[in-house]
Amino acid sequence: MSNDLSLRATAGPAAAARTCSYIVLAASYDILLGYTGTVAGVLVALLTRYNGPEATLSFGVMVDILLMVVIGGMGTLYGPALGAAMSARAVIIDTDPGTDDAVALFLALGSPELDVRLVSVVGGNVGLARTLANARAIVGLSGRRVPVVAGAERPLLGGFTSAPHAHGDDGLFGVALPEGPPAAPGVAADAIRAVLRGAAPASVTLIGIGPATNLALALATEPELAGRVAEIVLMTGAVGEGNVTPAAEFNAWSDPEALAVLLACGRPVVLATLETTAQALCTPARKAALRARGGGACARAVCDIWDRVPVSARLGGLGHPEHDACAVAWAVAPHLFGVRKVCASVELAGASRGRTNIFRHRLPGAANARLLETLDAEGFFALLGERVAGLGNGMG
Ligand SMILES: [Ca+2]
Repeated sequence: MSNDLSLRATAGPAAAARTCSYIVLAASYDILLGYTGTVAGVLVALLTRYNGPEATLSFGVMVDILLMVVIGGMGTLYGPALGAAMSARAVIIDTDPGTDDAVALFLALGSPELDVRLVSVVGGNVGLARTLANARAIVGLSGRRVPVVAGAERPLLGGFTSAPHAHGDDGLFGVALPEGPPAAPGVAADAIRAVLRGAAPASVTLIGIGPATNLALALATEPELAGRVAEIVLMTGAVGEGNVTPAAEFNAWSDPEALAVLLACGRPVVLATLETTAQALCTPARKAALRARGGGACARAVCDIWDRVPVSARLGGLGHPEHDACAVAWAVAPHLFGVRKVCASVELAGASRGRTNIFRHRLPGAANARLLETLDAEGFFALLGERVAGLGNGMG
């Protein structure tokens, strides 16, 4: 997408606010310089008329100093906001909401570090009809105007299997959200390619928090668009034991061929595996902290979802893992993670279908991914609470 301000302004209130900041800043400079120039011109004329050239020279130095002080002060006031606006990371989020997808989407939509260009939806945790309705509701509740588009309802190969035990039949464990805005026309792979076509080289981050079908279809059907991708951040796979089969994690298991396409596309890949997300453990204390924090409709929705998600027996019953928000958190606050270069591939056949083979040591070849190996969990939940609490206020 170009840097045209009118296009950026359509991306939502945050983008519009940033655009307003540009305009206010530019107008402030124009007014300041114009006003100062007019006053200075009048005073120079008067000084030259009554006191001669030496007084004029001294006055000119004073005006220079004054301008430096004022413009320096404006830089201090506006600089951080301008810097954040200019560095907002363009992202496409591919998702299958999904309780943890909902939390991840709220984190993304509440974070000014991200410029969410598109939410594309895939069947996964539940069927596409529900994941699409949930994604529309989540985006609607956030108050952000981001297009939501439907994608694949089944993987590239094989059948579709959902995970209602982990998310409820409706994907959100019965937490009812107001119906969201209509889906954007078209299908996900086309919409993803359209965003990439309009983007500068290596400028768009793809965040995949469901089966990788949509992202793989987009890149497989127009491979040269991979050059527009800055990074592909995926919640997928496991270094060790899976959570669907002994070998495989759910997203990788749901569409391993699609994951293989992404791992081989030549762009930087970042992996949040089950070992990463186990560190993002939502405990009773962390749930209580968000509830006590208050906030708007989105914070209440997250609290309601958290109250219904069962604790993970796999993680000792101490809480449940916030899988998908880990991938978004990397895009928002990478300093929360410790990272290691790895060689990653995915098994496509047999009982180990969907298993990710992640070499962390003694790499068999050049690294093709980075593994989010450690997480500052306190920092993660502090970030999550701050961004979710600040989103969707006043919307019910
Ligand atoms: Ca998901």
